[in-house]
Amino acid sequence: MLRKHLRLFGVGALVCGWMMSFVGSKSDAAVMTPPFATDTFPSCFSEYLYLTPAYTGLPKEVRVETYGCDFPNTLSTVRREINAFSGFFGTDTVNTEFISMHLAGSVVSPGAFFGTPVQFKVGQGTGFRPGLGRSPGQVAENAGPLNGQLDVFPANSVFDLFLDVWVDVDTDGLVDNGEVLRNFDQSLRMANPTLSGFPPGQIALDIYTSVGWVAENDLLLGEFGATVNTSRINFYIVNPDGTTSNFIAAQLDPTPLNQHIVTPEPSSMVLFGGLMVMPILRKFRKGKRTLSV
Ligand SMILES: [Ca+2]
Ligand SMILES: [Ca+2]
Repeated sequence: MLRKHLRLFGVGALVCGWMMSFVGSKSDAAVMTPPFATDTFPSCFSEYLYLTPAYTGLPKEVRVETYGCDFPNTLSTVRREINAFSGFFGTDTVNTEFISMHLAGSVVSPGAFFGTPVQFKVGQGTGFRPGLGRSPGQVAENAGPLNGQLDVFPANSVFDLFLDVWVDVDTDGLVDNGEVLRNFDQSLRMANPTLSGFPPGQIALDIYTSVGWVAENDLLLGEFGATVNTSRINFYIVNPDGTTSNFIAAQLDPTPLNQHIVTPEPSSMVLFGGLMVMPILRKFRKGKRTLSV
């Protein structure tokens, strides 16, 4: 009875969400000045999500650990300014931006959702749905004289990430309605105070850890001076046209465990087969299937 109620609630929330959908505004924060350099690197991402009862049809939220590494034949691509300016710390600083990242993996924590395929995408307009926001960042020297070059390492690095998380609920390899989740208005701030060099991961393992979130409309989004909050980040189901459904499918606790690890060598991830039951999603499946990945 409870489950039935939650299912009905979920559908109601979704319909309501569609009616109230909007397109997020784009921030002008951390606008980059040419010339640019581009770095590519392999990486893996460990992310802890709390799936909401409305999404799973279960009575309580479920915490899952997801883990993914580079989608076959892809590497993450980051653009950075070549000329440094005196930034928030008064040291040589450059603006950066994730151009693209595509990681594939699965739920790795035990339980009903173990093995469910999960993929991540980062980079403006490169998501599983249209309209994925820009993910800017900065790198600043921890010490060193101002010389207009970011050339003293280890350096301090942050990124504010807008993510598409595709949970392939029915493991059919198709991006079905209801399966793509996005943090529309709370970017995930990842920080690495000991970046080893450009490109990252070549001299040493570079580990970015979640430290909180920055509001999408923070004028300092992507910059060291932004306001960093530590409450949970909402991930909404994305409508096929890229607008938010206002249906919160999952939350991410940005404080403790989420890690993005840049590795010296490309690494791969064994995909687990598996199936889980998410009753509410069956209702979406009659809708359009968009792209196969
Ligand atoms: Ca310098
Ligand atoms: Ca699917």
